[in-house]
Amino acid sequence: TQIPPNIKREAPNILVTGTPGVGKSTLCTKLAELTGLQWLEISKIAKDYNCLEEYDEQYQCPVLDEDKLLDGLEEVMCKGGNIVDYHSNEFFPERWFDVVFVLRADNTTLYDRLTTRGYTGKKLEDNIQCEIFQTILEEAKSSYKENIVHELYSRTPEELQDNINRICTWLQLWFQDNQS
Ligand code: DAT
Repeated sequence: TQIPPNIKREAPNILVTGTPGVGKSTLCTKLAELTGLQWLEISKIAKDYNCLEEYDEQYQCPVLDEDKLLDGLEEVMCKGGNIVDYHSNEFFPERWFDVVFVLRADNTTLYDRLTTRGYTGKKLEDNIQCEIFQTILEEAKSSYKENIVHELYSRTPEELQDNINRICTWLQLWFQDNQS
């Protein structure tokens, strides 16, 4: 089917998701440098747009005003050319993304990274469990077409480089396939 021109994006939107500490910002920083795509760090943008509401004591993090955040991002997402970085993914409109990468790490690696970050107690345990049960991967698979969801391990610098190469290759193909 023909896609109306106003829906066609000039460049793709990429979603990078995964448990906190799996390496999203590390990957996205490098990708943005290499590709010129815009890195949208959702937790930071939520703060800047005043989309954070009262503090959730149980999960030790602020509650996100999702509707306000989505409204604020709609225009930039329609243009395309964004790398969206967030630990959750189901509340974004499915139509925003051309591809979804779910970053993964093993428990010990993630444990070390999160303790270094200062996570302790329930917050630490919840995040480790989240990774063990592949919660974010399952969330992505049930929110987006399975053939656009890719799982990428990011435990070592070598894996980071492999992932960057893979995403850059994907991007080149997208531009080849979507030349106007
Ligand atoms: P996130 O944005 O998913 O919370 P991050 O990018 O801040 O994660 O990474 C957490 C820590 O792990 C940080 O100190 C950098 C390190 N790291 C990330 N990816 C890595 C990789 N592939 N190899 C080694 N260290 C990595």
